Parts: sequence; C-alpha cells; structure tokens
Amino acid sequence: MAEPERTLIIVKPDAMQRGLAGEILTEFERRGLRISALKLTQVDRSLAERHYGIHKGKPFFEGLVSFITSSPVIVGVFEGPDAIAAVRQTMGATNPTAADPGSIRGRYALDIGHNLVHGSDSSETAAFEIGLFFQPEEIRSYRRDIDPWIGA
Ligand code: D4T
Repeated sequence: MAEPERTLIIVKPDAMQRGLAGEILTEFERRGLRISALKLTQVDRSLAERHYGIHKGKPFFEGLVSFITSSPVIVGVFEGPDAIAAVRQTMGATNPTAADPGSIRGRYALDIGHNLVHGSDSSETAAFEIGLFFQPEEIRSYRRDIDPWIGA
C-alpha cells in the first residue's frame, strides 16, 4: 500500500480570476485525496519570497512574486496515498503546452507563467510549504467512510 502523505496546493491567481477554483479542488477530491486544510488568503511579498526562495535570482522570479501576490488564492493541504505524486500528475507538467492533455494544466492553461495551480514537489518541500501557510491547529486529521475504497 502507498505511503500516506500530505501535500500543499495553491489555486493560483489566474485560476481564481478565471473561476476555476472549484474545478481544480474537485479534481483533487475526485482523485480520492482528502482535504485536511483549506483557506482563502492573500499572499504578501514576504511569504511569496519564502515560498519561491529556490527561484531567487532567476529571470522569472520577480514576475512570479508579483503574479502570486496579485489576487487572493486558495491554499489547501490534501492527504492520501502518494499524495505528492498524485497531485503533480493531476496538475500536469509545469509548462502547460507540455502537460498531459488530461491534466488540469493540459486542459485549461497555455502559459508557464499562468499555470493555474501549485503542488509541492517532494516530502521535504511539502513539510516546509505546509508550515509556511498553515498553523498546526488549522490542519485536521480525520477518516472518511470511503477511505478504505481508495486505499487510504
Ligand atoms: P509551482 O511551484 O508553481 O507548482 O510550479 P512547478 O513546481 O510545477 O514548477 P517550478 O517550481 O519549476 O516553477 C515555479 C513557478 O515558476 C513559473 N515559471 C517556471 C516561470 O514562469 N518560468 C519558468 O521558466 C519556470 C521554470 C511557473 C511555476
């Protein structure tokens, strides 16, 4: 059985402005992942710089920070077997024109700078990013009756 994991997702400003938030959350939920935390928030510059610290100095960094701070976003923690890989597969490749056509980015996006959604890329990153956006008491541990039917 796959390891239970938690991962951070962000419904980015372009998805919020395009009215795709429900669609994106539904994709992860229908995949079988369980919502452990969810909130609407506005990312400020300091949080954006911490979240995207790995990209500091890259040519797209400034654009990335101004983009992620440009509109409220929805941040969430999803939990389930191999949740990190499952979310990234459901999102599709970073560059939407290279993304699987069945993925969120493959269906709804065209531009790498407007790729709708973020998901943590490793267990270390997930732990770091969850800590950036959520206090421990905001994250709920619970079971659903359907969990055994999705291997959770
Ligand atoms: P995020 O972090 O937003 O989920 O994206 P990925 O994990 O899929 O991709 P990433 O960290 O490599 O890139 C972060 C963010 O920067 C944008 N970006 C990236 C960009 O505008 N131009 C680029 O050349 C790259 C590599 C898109 C996602």
